[in-house]
Amino acid sequence: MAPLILYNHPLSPPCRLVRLVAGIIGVDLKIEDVKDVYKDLKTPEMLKKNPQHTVPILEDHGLYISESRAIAMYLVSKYAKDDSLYPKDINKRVLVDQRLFFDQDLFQRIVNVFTPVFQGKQAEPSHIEKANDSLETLNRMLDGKQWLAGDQVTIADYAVANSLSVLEFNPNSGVDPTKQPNVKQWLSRVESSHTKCGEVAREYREALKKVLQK
Ligand SMILES: N[C@@H](CCC(=O)N[C@@H](CS)C(=O)NCC(=O)O)C(=O)O
Repeated sequence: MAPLILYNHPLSPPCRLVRLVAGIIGVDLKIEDVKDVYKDLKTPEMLKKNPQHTVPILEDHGLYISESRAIAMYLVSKYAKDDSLYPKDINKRVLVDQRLFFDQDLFQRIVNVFTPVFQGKQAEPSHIEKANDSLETLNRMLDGKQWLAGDQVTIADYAVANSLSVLEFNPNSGVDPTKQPNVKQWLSRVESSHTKCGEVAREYREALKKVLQK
């Protein structure tokens, strides 16, 4: 069977989540890089694939899926060998879903403090405060827990850790996940949960460093 296609941008954290989850469960992706996400996704052809004009977009033999967390849910539900990363049991699954929705909001707060680095600017104090508030929430969620949802690693752990990962490129942002003790320990637990985490992180760091050096 032809591989699934991922419309991707190497610097996009949501795309990175999809590449990571696919790598962990052993799904081959044909990567189609989009050069300019603000232009190339707005052609009539691409808007048919995703009216929201965002990457990632997964193409699975005529089915188009956008939203990175929805793609991660789909990939695990359809292709993983077991359901440990996204449990079928509804009482377990809802805990993962809750954290994934939390992550959607967290990521937006992080974007608000991260993107000014590209413009050589400082983030707004109210944005810094909101991002730190989410980190405190995350720290409470992890109190006495190894993982964010249930007793094993799930796509919620990968999604949230992925959202936090961009902060390392703006060390002066005033938002530092490693200042939260539970978060710090959990981040290294997630990183060592699968070799793909290190691999995908390295690729991403290299791509982002190149852009920041420019
Ligand atoms: N919530 C979406 C966010 C996707 C997103 O914002 N992608 C950016 C790249 S990181 C994009 O394609 N932006 C182009 C645009 O908004 O027009 C997801 O998780 O997939």
